[in-house]
Amino acid sequence: MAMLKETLAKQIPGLREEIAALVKEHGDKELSKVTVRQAYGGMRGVRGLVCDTSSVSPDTGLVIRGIPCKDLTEKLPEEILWLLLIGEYPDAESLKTLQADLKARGKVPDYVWNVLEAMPADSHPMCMFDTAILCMEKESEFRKSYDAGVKKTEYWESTLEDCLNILAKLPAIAAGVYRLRFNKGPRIDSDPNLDWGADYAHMLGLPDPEGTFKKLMQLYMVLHSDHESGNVSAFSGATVVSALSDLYYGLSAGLNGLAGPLHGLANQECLRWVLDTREKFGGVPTDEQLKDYAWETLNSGKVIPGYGHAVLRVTDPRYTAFLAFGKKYLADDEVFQIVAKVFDVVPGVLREIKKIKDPWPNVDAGSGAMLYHYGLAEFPYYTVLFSVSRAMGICSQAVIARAMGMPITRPKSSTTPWIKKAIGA
Ligand code: CMX
Repeated sequence: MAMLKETLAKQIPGLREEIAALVKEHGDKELSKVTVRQAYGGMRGVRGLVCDTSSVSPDTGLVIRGIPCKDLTEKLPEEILWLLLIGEYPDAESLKTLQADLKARGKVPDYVWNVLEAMPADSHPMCMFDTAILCMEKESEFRKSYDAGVKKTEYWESTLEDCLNILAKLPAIAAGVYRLRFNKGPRIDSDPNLDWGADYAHMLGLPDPEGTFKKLMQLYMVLHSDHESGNVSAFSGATVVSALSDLYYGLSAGLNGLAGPLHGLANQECLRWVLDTREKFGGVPTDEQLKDYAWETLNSGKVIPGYGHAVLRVTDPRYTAFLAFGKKYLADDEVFQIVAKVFDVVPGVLREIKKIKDPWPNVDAGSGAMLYHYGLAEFPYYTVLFSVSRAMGICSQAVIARAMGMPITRPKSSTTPWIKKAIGA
């Protein structure tokens, strides 16, 4: 841990100077204009946020600290966490230290289990997961140090403590939610010899004779880790953190947004659509059958889940990575075969609908089929997996924001009469 904190500590003064100079010399220059359509359209494309951990461009997709998604797929989640925070990969020794540090922080307080066990048996797993994070708020090192009057320039240090304390516990909490909510038997203890992603797979308790489910979890955790800061979960989390609420508040707030069907929940909706297809056609459909079913879905006023994106205008490289995993490890699986076929057929259908800006698959189009293959068939749980991973991005962004001394978020809203007057409508 010392190494992560020390490395960050060395970088922060330079980062602050760079930003102060940028704002001093160029503070009044324009980055973006806002049109009426954007104001009524979820602020698409408005450049009003800063995020240095990752970026997402329409034609490239996810790039973490300058490294494109396709080059991240062989890495461990802990390496990605270091990359998000520091801007480069850790060396072998630093990685080991970080992994040992996360293990040391991994014990989940007993009261968390008491809270989860007291929740109604039909609670949504996302609600259970977010509640578990929120109920640990009293552990916040940031809040303790803030109450003790620590200087603003040191806020990032206790935020980093919160970040690591939370991330270390999430796999056990998420696996515990799975086993409790879906009656899978007692919780499984963490394996001290496994890395963060593989240990999560182990604690879920699904059969994994070849160890490929562990590989899938490592990949899954890498691919969902961050997606710049304008998406609902990152933006909500960052907004809450900007009020100097601690990360327990900020992360749970962000993940509540991930629970929405247009965001993280699409993953489960997508698999459902694929399984419906299989049931309807008694196996892998023909291209023509799939095309008809896609039109049937669209004509009934529903979206094709897993397709389209607010920013991307190409196939999501995260989808491409899952497709490659599927081709390598589960080529014979019927559900995976349908996923691959949907990719051949659905973009052509969506392209016929003018208003759809992106007809290509996003990350959710393929991941559910992989989970299903390994026996993780409880759809409402899928967003929890996404959350464990995305927590790395939300928490890293919060540490960097505190290091930069970012102020409270407060964009200006307008009334419709004001907008009409301003544009002379
Ligand atoms: N199927 C049907 N219609 C779609 C569509 C799809 N896959 N994707 C977009 N559209 C529709 C939108 O609903 C919108 O219709 P209305 O104007 O009638 O409301 C229109 O096309 C324009 O949308 P857009 O500008 O192309 O896309 P948005 O930025 O508004 O929305 C997204 C992006 C992801 C919410 C949308 O593509 C969608 O609903 N996709 C399916 C759900 C999904 O896969 N979500 C996962 C997102 C991944 C993530 O959160 O990271």
